[in-house]
Amino acid sequence: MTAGRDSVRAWAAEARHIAVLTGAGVSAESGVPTFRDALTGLWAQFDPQELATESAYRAHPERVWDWYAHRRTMLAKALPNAGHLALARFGQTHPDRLTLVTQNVDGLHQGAGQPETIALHGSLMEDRWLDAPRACCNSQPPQEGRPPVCATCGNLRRPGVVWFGENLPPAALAAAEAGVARCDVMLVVGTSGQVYPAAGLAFAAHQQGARVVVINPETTELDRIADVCLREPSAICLPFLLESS
Ligand code: BV8
Repeated sequence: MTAGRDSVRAWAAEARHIAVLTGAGVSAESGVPTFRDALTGLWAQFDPQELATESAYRAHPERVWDWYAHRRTMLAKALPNAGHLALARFGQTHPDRLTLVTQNVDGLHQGAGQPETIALHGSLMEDRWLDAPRACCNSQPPQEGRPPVCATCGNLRRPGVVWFGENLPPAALAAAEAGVARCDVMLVVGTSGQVYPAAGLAFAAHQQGARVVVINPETTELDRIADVCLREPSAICLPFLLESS
C-alpha cells in the first residue's frame, strides 16, 4: 500500500528537520495566478522567459513594466491562505526544525508570519536600478513613468526579482542548500519543478536520503524522485500534515 497523507503526517511529526520548497501553486488559493496563469490577457502571447529577462526589459521596458504592475495589482488584494499559515505556525513552534524556501516573489509566506523565508527569486514589491546607480540616480526621487527613470541619466527602475539568466542571491541559495542538506523530510509544494537551480534542491534532498513528498493536484517534473505524491491543494494538505507536529 503506497504511503498516503497519514504516513506523511507521521514523518513530519518525527522529523528532526523539514525542508520545504514552494512554488506559485501554494499561493493559488490566495487568488494569485500561478506563473503560467499570470500570462493572461495582454500577455497571453508571451512565453514567461520572454518577459522575465533583462534583454526583454531593455527591448520592451514599457511592456515588461506593465506586466509586473499588473501582477502587483493582483497581489495587492491577496492574503496568505491556510497553507501559508500552517507553515508559519510550524516555523514559529519549531524554529529549528524548518527551512522554508520559496520561488515565489509574492511575499505571502513572510506575510503569514515567516520572516526568515528564503526567497530564492526576490520580491515583486521591491524595485531597484537596472544599471549601477550614478550619484544622480539616488540624489532625487525617480521620475514617474512606465518604468520610472532617473531624470538626469535615464537609468531605469526594475522589479527586485531574479530574471532568467540571472544568478540567484548567493546567500539565499547557500541557506537553502544548507537546510536541504540537514533535512530528513522535504515537502515540494505547488511547483511544476521546471526552473533551476530551485528544482535541483529536491534532487539534493533525495540524494542525501531524505523522504521527498510532492504536494500538487497535477503531475510535476519532480514526481519521479518523490516517495509520495499527494494530489491535493496545499491549503487543505499542509494544515493536515503539520498541525499535529
Ligand atoms: C540561473 C522571478 C545562473 C521572476 C523566476 C538547468 C537546466 C535547465 C535550465 C537551466 C538550468 N540552470 C539554469 C537554467 C536556466 C533557467 C531555467 O531554469 N530555465 C527553465 C525554465 C528551463 N534558470 C535561470 O535562468 C535561473 N538563473 O540559472 O543563473 C545562470 C546564469 C547565466 C546563464 C545560465 C545560468 C533563474 C531562474 C529564476 C527566474 N525567475 N521568478 C518573476 O516572477 O517574474 S522563475 C518563476 O517561474 C517562479 O519564481 C518559479 O520559479 C517559476 C514558476 O514555476 P512554479 O512556481 O512551479 O509555477 P508554475 O506556474 O510553473 O506551476 C504551478 C504549480 O502549482 C503547478 O504544478 C500546479 O499544478 C500547482 N498548483 C496549482 N494550484 C495548486 C497547486 N499546487 C498545490 N496547491 C494548489 N492549490
